[in-house]
Amino acid sequence: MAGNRTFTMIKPDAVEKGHIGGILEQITASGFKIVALKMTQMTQADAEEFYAIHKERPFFGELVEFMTRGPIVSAVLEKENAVEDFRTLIGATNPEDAAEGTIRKKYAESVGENAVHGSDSDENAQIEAAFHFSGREIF
Ligand code: FUP
Repeated sequence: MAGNRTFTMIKPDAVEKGHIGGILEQITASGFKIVALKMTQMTQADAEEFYAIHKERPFFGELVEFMTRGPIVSAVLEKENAVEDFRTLIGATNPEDAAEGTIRKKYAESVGENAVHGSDSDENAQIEAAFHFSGREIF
């Protein structure tokens, strides 16, 4: 997976509110091609491993509880400059700071329940995609 792919999750808050279709539509309308897609529910162990970098942060417990409370939709997306362009499309971590028209501005509730994830580097995109998908599930 070179520099033209990123990994995303539509988080439990957005799935609960019925925003899967709206978010995927905005993603594809923005020029991203979906090359892997599925709905799953993370276990506590999954979420603790996925967010291990935040283990010492005060919000870690809440983050794990939130990410495991219902299904997510995970996807691998392809586009030139995918990681950076997708971070622009989703907007700031805190929806209050997110630019108008971004996915988090439109769909996110709070910094904790912020609708979508987007990888922050090519290296993490690769790691995160491999965490959620087998080789046969990425096209
Ligand atoms: P982002 O890369 O924009 O997803 O943000 P971070 O990697 O900094 O944070 C990952 C997740 O931790 C966020 F999506 C939500 C959660 N978080 C909080 O709950 N509180 C915070 O103050 C920061 C992050």
